Amino acid sequence: MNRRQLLAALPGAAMTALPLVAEAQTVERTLKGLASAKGLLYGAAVANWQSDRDALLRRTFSRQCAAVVPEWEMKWGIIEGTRGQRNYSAPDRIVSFASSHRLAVRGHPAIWHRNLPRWVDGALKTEGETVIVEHIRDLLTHYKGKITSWDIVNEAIEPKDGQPDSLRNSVFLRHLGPDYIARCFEIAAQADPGIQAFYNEYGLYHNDAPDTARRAAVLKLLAKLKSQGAPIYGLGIQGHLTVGRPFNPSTFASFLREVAALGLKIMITELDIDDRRLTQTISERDRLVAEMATQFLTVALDERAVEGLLTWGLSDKYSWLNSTTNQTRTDGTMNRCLPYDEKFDRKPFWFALADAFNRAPRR
Ligand code: 9MR
Repeated sequence: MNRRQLLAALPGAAMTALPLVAEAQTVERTLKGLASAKGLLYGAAVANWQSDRDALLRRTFSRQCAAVVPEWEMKWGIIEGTRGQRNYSAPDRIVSFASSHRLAVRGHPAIWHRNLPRWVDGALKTEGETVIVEHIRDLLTHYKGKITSWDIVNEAIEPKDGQPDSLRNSVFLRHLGPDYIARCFEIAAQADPGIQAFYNEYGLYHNDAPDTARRAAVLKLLAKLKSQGAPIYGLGIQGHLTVGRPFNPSTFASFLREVAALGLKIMITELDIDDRRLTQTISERDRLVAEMATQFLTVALDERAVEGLLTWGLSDKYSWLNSTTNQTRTDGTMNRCLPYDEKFDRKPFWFALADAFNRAPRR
C-alpha cells in the first residue's frame, strides 16, 4: 500500500492531497482547494444584486471559489439595450468583485437567443452578420486580458424546433443561416486570439428522449465545427439536472469520451440539481440531491478532458429555481438545488462535491 492508498483508507480520506494527516486536520477543506489539488477549477455564478447585499455570500465566494460567472450582467440585452450605446457598468462590477476576491471570470454568453435587445431582430434582418461581428468584437475587446474563458455560443440546439441538424429556430439561424455558429467562433478568435472559446449547452445528461436527441445533435454540431476548422476550445455542459429523471453513467461517460475524442476540453458550467419532483422530508430530499450529484460527478470528473466545474450559484437562497418569477416547488419550501442552504450551511450536496473532487484523477 503506498502513501496515497494508506491515506485513502483512513477515516480522514478527504485529505489525501495533503502531506500529513495531522496537518490535514488543521486545514479548512474548501471546494476550490480540493478541486485545485486535482488540477480542476471550482467556481459559481453570481449576480450583482446578490453580492451587493450579502456579506456571507461574498465571504463564501472568497473562501470556496476560484472562479465566478455573471448570472445575468453580461447578456446582450443588458449591455446594449439601445443600439450603439453599450454600457458595461454592470458586468464590470462582476469583474471587480472577482478581482477583489481573487477569482477568475468566465464570460457568459456572447451569443444567446434569450435576453436579446429588441432591435437585434430587425438589424440582423437588414444588415446580417455585421450585427454579431460588432457585438462579439466589442464585448471581447472590452474584457481582453481580464476574461479568457468564454461561452461564445449558448444553447443553439433545439431538436423540437424541427430544423435541419436540430439547430434552434432562433433569429440567428433565420437571418444568418446555419453557418452562423462557426462564424461566431471565428469572429471571437479574431477579436481575442488568447481566449478559450466554448459552445455551451443544457439538456445533455439525462437518459431520456429529449436529452438523448440533444446529445446526438450537439455531437454532430461539434464534429462539424471541428471539420470546418472553427477555433473552438471546448464544450460547456451546463448541468441543470433534475432528481427523478433517469441518469445512465455509461451513456454519459461515452458522450464525454466522444467530445474529448474531437480534441475538445469540457467544463461543467452551471451545475444545480432540481428537487421539485420530491415530496419527502427535507433531509431525505437533500440526500437524494447529493446522491444524484455523486452519480453525475463521478462520471464527469473521471473524464480527463473535464477541466472544472461551476455551480449555478452557491446558496438555495439566490437560485433561479427559487426566484419569485420561477417558483419551482409548490409546497412552499425552497428548491434545495445548490451546495449551501439559505443560511449558508453546507448541505449533503457540498460534501458530494468535496468527495468527488477528492476522488477525481489528478490532471
Ligand atoms: O439564472 C439566470 C436567471 O437569473 C436569468 O433570469 C435567466 C435569463 O437571463 O438566465 C438564467 O441563467 C441561465 C443561463 O444564463 C443559461 N443557461 C440556463 C440558465 C438558467 O435558465
